[in-house]
Amino acid sequence: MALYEDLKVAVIDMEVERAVELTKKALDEGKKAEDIMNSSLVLAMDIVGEQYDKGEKYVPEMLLSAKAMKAAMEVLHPLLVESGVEMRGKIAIGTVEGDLHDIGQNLVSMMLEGAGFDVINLGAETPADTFVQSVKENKPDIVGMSALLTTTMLHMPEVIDALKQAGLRDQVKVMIGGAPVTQEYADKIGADGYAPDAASAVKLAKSLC
Ligand code: B1M
Repeated sequence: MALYEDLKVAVIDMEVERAVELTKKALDEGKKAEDIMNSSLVLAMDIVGEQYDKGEKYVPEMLLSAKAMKAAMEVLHPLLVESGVEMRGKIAIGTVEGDLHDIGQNLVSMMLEGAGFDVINLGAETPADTFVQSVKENKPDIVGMSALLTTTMLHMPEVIDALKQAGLRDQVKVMIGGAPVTQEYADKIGADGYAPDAASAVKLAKSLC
């Protein structure tokens, strides 16, 4: 289908306006929002993730592709919600308390959305209570935490403890990431997984659901 291919290429090529235009065109032609998402946008972001893994694309380019995908998803989102499309899983994700670095976290969120996850983005400087509240209200499959500072990554175990104290730890998987975070740290604090970048965050989230 040429239109799906064009839309896929627009996202890979970081063409935000063209991605929106082609998404609207596909809807005008009677295509289903779910088909547009699965046959074009998700495939595009899979390719972008692979290109990043191979070192063919860098963070700024991945952000722009993610922006194009997000803009197209904004057109589709109300229709997907309306049609009750089964998402791949739900994740509540935020940057931990005291940390306002949200670029990487937003990139991970967008990539997850592109991969078909229902993403609740709690934003930057998210206190442990907010993570707990979101688990109670939204019942996500996964809680995702990001930290960019060696000082703020210390809030990650606090969130895990708060989930335990609220009796919610068994109901969710916990994944973490961010520049100072490592697999060793994830193991130490009892997280279920660590991902070093957005592409592997998607792979990890798929494996945790
Ligand atoms: Co700040 N900052 N910053 N900063 N900043 C760093 C992180 C720093 C390394 C710079 C340096 O000194 N070389 C340093 C941290 C040192 C440390 O603790 N080890 C630092 C510092 C010290 C600070 C301040 C304290 C500076 C000051 O005020 N004295 C201050 C702290 C404020 C606070 O948070 N309370 C501060 C402020 C800021 C700005 C506001 C100016 C801005 C943030 C803007 C924003 O995010 N809205 C900023 C920026 C931009 C940076 C750098 C330059 C870039 C960070 C970034 O966006 N990277 C950074 C230096 C650097 O990294 N070169 C630096 C791009 C992003 C795509 O990568 O976030 O790593 P990243 O995300 C990756 C992976 O980590 C992973 O996937 C992402 C995509 O591949 N990932 C996950 C991230 N979250 C994940 C979650 C997952 C899985 C994977 O699962 C849930």
